[in-house]
Amino acid sequence: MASLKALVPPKPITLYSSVVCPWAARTWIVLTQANVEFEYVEIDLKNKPEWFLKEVNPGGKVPTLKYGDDIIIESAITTEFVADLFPEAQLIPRDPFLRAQSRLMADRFSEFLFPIYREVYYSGNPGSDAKIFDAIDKFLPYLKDAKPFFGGSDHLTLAEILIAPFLSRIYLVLESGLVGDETLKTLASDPKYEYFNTWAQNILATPGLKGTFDKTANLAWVKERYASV
Ligand SMILES: N[C@@H](CCC(=O)N[C@@H](CS)C(=O)NCC(=O)O)C(=O)O
Repeated sequence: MASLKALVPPKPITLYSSVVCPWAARTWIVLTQANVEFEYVEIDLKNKPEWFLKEVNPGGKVPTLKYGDDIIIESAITTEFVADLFPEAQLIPRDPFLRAQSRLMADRFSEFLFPIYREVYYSGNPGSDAKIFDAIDKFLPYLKDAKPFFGGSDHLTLAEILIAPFLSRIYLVLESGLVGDETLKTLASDPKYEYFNTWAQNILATPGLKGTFDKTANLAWVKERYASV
């Protein structure tokens, strides 16, 4: 686990990000959770600065990670890069089987719960309880030993960091009043979902999430989405 002292990268790290981008949030969370020294640069996605496109990333997407003079893109790659750069943060299990299991957990979240994020958050569609619970039911077998985090880890692991931005945005909608509160009530009270909900709440309470998730900005973003459909 990362110590209280900030981890100093061998070369300076700059993260180009946006508070409303869940992909960028993955990289922001991994750097924050591992307590790495880095510079944060917010990019206005509706009005990208010329210098960003010319000098940093002509592709124009966030997250973009600058490491020394090198540019790294794609959130799954930037996130793993940080985990690899700081093995002492213990974000990826060393054991190859556990590593495979942790990848499977993130993969199954993408398969089953990412579509829920797309519906209730990105598309601005209230969705249905049945769909949400069906997705959780399918994901649950892959959420093994997640007490409090994957493999019994006491801090967020890479698998959870890949998942967290989408999970936090699903919960944001459930808590927002944009949809009925039945889903949230069932998640909190039905013993069948206690394990999932506790794991999710543990993620939301970590420094990585608390230090990066701008609820106000994301709520404004999703409200606009609901208003436009
Ligand atoms: N597959 C990319 C997706 C990144 C992405 O789509 N970022 C969006 C913001 S959430 C972006 O930069 N959009 C600006 C654009 O497409 O021009 C990743 O995982 O990093």
